[in-house]
Amino acid sequence: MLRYLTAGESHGPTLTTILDGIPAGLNIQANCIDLHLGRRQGGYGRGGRMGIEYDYVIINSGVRGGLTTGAPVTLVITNKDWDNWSQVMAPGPEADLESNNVTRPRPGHADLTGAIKYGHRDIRNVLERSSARETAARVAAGSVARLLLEELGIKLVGHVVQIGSVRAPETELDAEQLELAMLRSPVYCADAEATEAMRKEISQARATGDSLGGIFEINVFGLPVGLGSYTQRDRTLDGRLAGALMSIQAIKGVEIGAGFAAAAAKGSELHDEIFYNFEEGFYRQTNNAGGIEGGMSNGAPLVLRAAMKPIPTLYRPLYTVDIKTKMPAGATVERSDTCAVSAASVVGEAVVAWELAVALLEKFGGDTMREIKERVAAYREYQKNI
Ligand code: EPS
Repeated sequence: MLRYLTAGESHGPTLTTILDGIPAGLNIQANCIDLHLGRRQGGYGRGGRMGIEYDYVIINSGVRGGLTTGAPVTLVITNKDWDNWSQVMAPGPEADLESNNVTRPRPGHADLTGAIKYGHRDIRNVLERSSARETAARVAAGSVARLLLEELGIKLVGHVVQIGSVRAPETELDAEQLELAMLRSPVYCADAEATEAMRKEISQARATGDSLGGIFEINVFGLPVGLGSYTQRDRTLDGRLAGALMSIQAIKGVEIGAGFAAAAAKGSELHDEIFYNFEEGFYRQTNNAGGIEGGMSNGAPLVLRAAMKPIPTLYRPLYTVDIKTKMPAGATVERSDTCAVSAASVVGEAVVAWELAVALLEKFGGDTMREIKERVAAYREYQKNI
């Protein structure tokens, strides 16, 4: 069974991820994980923290000579900013609990609700863990899952399709072209014109102390048919993927394929008709289903989109109430990004990769990459010739 836990605060010493159930024989080089950690830090509109951190992973267990052993894999990311916070965040009685405390909750963040739930009078105890900093740990975990999928011929590409009011046009690019176009863009958008307009809108928001959200899309190519199942509510692949994307900080909506547009379509226009030829086996000429039917991968590319709300920290703060005095106040201003949709698209790739790896191991089993590769190859042959 594949699972992971993350731990660590935004201004604590480290972020730690423990992955359990990774098959033996998977090739893991730290720099393959660092690549995506670096991408997560990027994107036009990111804030001052990204100038402090240079995220890289330390592999503390479960890997020897570049190959997993089947034992739990521990990944650690150090927070350089800890040097500035070691007094405030100290675990012992020496901690400075007076300076840097937070009593003016930011509308839209976990601040007030978290303080009520966990009984905190200092909202710092909430924001340190609810911070999007935690997504660095998820990207580390998801990058390991991605390496497993890539060894099986499965490729993920996340890209930004909207920032603020700017929407990129639909793209027909294939996996390689899409990845190249995304990598060339400072906001990870495959369309050059939309990239420019997005950059302008982010600059305007920054100038007025505001923040922006947007939409990113995750495309997955090369999945075998039949990951997930219709037999139980918690085995549906779309249910799991939607939950994973929704669990990312600031995500307020998820779509698969045509998504909400499907609600207005006629069945005769929407559903993807089925064809067959000896070369490909069963195939479809459209993909409104977004690669999932009946809670299972149907062999077409996965198309998932997630809507990210504008970041709740505003340099032109909204009204709130001070939890200490109960008086109206301006919300706390914590250092923050103007727009982090680009970063969120990398986190989206990671959480989707993880869920797909879970579903793949559920279907094919195996404790070693050799076993899994043999089984997936045999199944791909089978699914073409049934
Ligand atoms: C982030 C780390 C945080 C924020 C931001 C993104 O670091 P710090 O709080 O020290 O500035 O910059 O998180 C948020 C905007 C948020 O509201 O959680 C990161 O590593 O992605």
